[in-house]
Amino acid sequence: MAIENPPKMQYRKDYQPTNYLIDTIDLTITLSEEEAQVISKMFLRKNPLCKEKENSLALNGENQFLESVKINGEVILGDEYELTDQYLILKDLPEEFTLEIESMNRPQENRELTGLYKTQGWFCTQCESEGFRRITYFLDRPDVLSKFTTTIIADQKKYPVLLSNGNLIDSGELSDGLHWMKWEDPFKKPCYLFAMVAGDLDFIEDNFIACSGRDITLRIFAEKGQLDKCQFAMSSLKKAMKWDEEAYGREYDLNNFMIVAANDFNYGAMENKGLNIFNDKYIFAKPETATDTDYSNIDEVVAHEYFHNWTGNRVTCRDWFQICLKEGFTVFRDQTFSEEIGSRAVHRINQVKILRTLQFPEDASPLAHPIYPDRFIEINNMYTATVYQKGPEVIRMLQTLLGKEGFRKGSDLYFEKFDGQAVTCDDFIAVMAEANHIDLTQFKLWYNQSGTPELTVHDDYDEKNKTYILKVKQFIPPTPNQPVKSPMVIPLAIGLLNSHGEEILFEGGESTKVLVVDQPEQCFEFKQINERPVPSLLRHFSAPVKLRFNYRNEQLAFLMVNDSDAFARWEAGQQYAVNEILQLIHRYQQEKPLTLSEDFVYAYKKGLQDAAYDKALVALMLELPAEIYLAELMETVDVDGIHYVREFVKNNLAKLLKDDFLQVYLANQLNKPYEYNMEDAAKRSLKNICLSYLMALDDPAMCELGYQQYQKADNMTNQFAALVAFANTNCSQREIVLSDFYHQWKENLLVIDKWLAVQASSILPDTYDRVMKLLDHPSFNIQNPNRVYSLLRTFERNQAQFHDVSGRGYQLLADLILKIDQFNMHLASRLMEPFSKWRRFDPVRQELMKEQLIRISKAEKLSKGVYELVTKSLD
Ligand code: B3K
Ligand code: ZN
Repeated sequence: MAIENPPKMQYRKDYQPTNYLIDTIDLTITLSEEEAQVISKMFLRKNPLCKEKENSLALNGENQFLESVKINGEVILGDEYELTDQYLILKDLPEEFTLEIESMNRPQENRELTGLYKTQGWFCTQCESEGFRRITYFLDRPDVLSKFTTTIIADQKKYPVLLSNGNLIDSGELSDGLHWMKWEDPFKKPCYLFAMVAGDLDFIEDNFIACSGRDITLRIFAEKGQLDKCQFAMSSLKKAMKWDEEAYGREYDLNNFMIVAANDFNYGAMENKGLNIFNDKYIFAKPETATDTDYSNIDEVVAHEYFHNWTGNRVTCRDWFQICLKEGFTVFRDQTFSEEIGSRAVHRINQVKILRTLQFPEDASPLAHPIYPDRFIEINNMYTATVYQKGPEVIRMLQTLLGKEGFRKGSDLYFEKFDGQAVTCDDFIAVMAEANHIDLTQFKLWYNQSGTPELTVHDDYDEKNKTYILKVKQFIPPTPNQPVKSPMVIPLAIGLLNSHGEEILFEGGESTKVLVVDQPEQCFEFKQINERPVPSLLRHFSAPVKLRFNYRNEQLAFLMVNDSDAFARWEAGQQYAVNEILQLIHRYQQEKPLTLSEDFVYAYKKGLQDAAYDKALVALMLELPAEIYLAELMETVDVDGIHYVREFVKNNLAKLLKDDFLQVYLANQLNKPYEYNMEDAAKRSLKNICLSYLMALDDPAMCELGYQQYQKADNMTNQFAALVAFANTNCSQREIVLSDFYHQWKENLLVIDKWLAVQASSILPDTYDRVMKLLDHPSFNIQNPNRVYSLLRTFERNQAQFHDVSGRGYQLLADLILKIDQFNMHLASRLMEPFSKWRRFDPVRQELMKEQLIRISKAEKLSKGVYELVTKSLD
């Protein structure tokens, strides 16, 4: 390993409170074209929780130049403190004192996009997790809560808008064209929630009357010329504010709420107190530039960040091992919100698709970790699919087990007890148990055990006693540092259907029952069942598990049509497709001829006929399982077999059901102006999946159909759907459409992201060459996270093309990771995703991926983040 002092592992068990607390911090930040001058005046006092006698203090500080340190107004000299590249260490301190530090940093040179940086000529910040230490010397950890006052000084012409957390309390002008604004945040907060912005930005304004009657001013800031795309996000915010009052009794606490949209941003968005900073892709939308999916994502992300005001900000984390305390709960809240304002089933299905394609593979990899991690090297690597996708599943199970009312009792107590404090996941579980008088010791295993549990179910019917039996076994596979597991509490929601397709009701008249599985093996008996039923298992995906039940295909077809649980209907369809595809892959591997079973085709045909009612669901049912999901189901991933067979199935369905697809396509045209609403979006999704089948036929008439759609589209949903279809066919119009799209949208970088992604996700064999070319295209910028994710993350998730047996995809990705790691660890680390799964592939690919991992590990300069991922992957 080229790193001389390997970065150290940090452990949850080593938590110690700080020696000192910082009650207040008064910041004055002067911005110029070369640098940011920071003066920080703090009041510190000995932490009553600290048992250590020693009165020393190690403040975090990175990438800044220290200019002076004063204690109680007295300058202290260089030999009285210790300065390293990570800490400023002060010794022999009084019990309480004021500390004044002057330092300087260079936002213009900050390409890591954490701390204070410049984007498109204006200043913004990103402090979570450890960015504040790049702005000033501080105790940069979430259990130090301080009251912040922030004065920003900058050129009035260039930076008329100066923002920070809380309320604007004063402002003024200075000589030399400078002006200043002073902000005060009345709520104590950890420094990761600090934010400031300075720039020539425009804003839209609205207001929200809170349940208590308070009038809250809402503003969304964006670069000039972008305001026409901010209105939908404003409406999302208002929906979220109302929902949180109703669903959780949470009212917003400041008099204003601000959102700023930024073009260069490492993540989706950030919940800074009263001043959320967003990746602009989760704010900007208008029909011509945003798809239905974009609109839905905006609702979700705006709500997510807003919900953090209570789950994350008012009640925050004691340390970064508690990240799921705020992320798991907040994602669960935004998921519930989306399910309630939109289609419950569609949102649930999309959540499960992400869980299965991103989190399940992670949980089976060397990077597997519990949602409540007990160790890490680099905290930024902990913002994982496990925390963000499995975390909310665990909270959902808790709600299922406690019931909605019980869960709300628990959350009320949580807010009441811990408001203004930095707490732990253990605290959260403890109040849920307390409010419901229940023992959650076994449930807590979901927090501490990693790995995806497997539930194997068998059934039996006792004709004589009219008793139906379900036998359930659970198994949790070994994962790193956790060779042996204990059985968990798994809520298994089920229904039983009779031969007429009707629900058999349980006592109490309910059609769904939640079985609590908490033993390694268990039997559940159902009496007075007059005929052998078809079980509907894991309704609404009641637990994040892999469920195995030996369904016969005709039972799956039966459930696809009759199950009253929409999620289960979709799941039956997926399972049917999985069975069909896996069986064909087996034949493919034996070089036997492939044919699609008639029953399977018939089930799809029937599904298309059902398109008369639940259109969004039918659209989802028509989508074949993703290649990455199919890979997840195989012992050794057969990259080429999966791809060949999935395409074979798609093309054959298209051929055999061409008339049906065409009829549904034509029947679902909306001859009216675009509107984002559930009903219209459902029609568009159904029509567009039909188009993708029809265009798979390589039939000139169908290509013409797509071309007409492309040309006539007055909205991005339809235009993009046609573009995707063209990117994946050899139709003669392919190049025309790709080039036309670029020329139409070259000024709009968020739309150009779609153009990059569509080429990187193409199934055609020229994909690698296109990606190579696009890396040099003027619209690509390796320093912009959105461009990098659109091109490279999309490419690395394009299983068949990325994992080309030549190994060229691996080489390209490793080259780029090494390049990006030189300036942005966050971005580089996120691109490492496919490499950690190398052991799942065939020996040739394993060797090729391992070679690149070793190459990365030997790089001269490696960030802590990439170092951790490469080391764990090779372990
Ligand atoms: N809390 C931020 C994520 C910050 C990531 C820092 N490494 C966004 C969110 O989850 O709301
Ligand atoms: Zn979050």
